[in-house]
Amino acid sequence: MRIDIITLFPEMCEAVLGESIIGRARKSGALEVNCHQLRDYAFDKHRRVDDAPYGGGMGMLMMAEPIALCFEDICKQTGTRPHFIYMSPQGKTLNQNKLKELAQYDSVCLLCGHYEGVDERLIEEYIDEEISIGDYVLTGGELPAVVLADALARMVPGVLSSDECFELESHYNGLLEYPQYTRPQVWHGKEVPEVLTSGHHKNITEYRRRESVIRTAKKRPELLKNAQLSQDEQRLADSILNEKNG
Ligand code: 4GN
Repeated sequence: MRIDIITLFPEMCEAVLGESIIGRARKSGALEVNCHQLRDYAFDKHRRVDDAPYGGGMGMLMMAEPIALCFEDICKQTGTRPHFIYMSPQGKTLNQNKLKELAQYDSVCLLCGHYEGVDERLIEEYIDEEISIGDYVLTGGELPAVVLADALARMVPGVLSSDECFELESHYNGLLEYPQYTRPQVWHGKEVPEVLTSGHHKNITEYRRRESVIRTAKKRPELLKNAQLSQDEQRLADSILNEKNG
């Protein structure tokens, strides 16, 4: 997969997406990320990319043309038209299902807004969808773009190693991850659950599944309606919900 980011702060995105698992994947070739300086597509001598809104009001808007020029340049480079996403608090909220959908594209382009936003005509003509990472406002679209790029990249085959891949199961079967423990076996007087040191793999799998159901019912009950539960698991979940709701 190729991810292009259009931003006034390419170093900010590069700093995050150059490290750790994403940095490794880019070096291995499993993933391509390009951060583009929008100002390089400004057309006046002051390299301006913003202007005042028609009709008055506070703040500045990003002009349509530099963004269009930058996107067209990316199209030329990739040889296709990437799926073009504007990071915006007005967008559809990102979740793992949306990521699964986006992971089908060979090429996505993320636009990071600043100031009071972007000329509406650019959005109408170029943007395929607006996505929000949650109901709050940030000073720029860079952090949301980096969040989306990271979450998307880890769905791409070859980005995670085979043991890192197991994590995919966690928020994926619609249930929360079960509790996990590492050494020492006793810490602050607390023992690791006995079944985990028993070596009995079938019991361990059953224990973990049950803990996932319990946790989800306790912490994020709204996720249960999209999870596939057996009759026994549904009864277990119901008993916890009834406990909570009195
Ligand atoms: C996206 C962008 C939050 C999100 C943003 C979000 C930059 N803040 N929830 N800030 O995904 C107005 C125009 C705010 C640019 C935008």
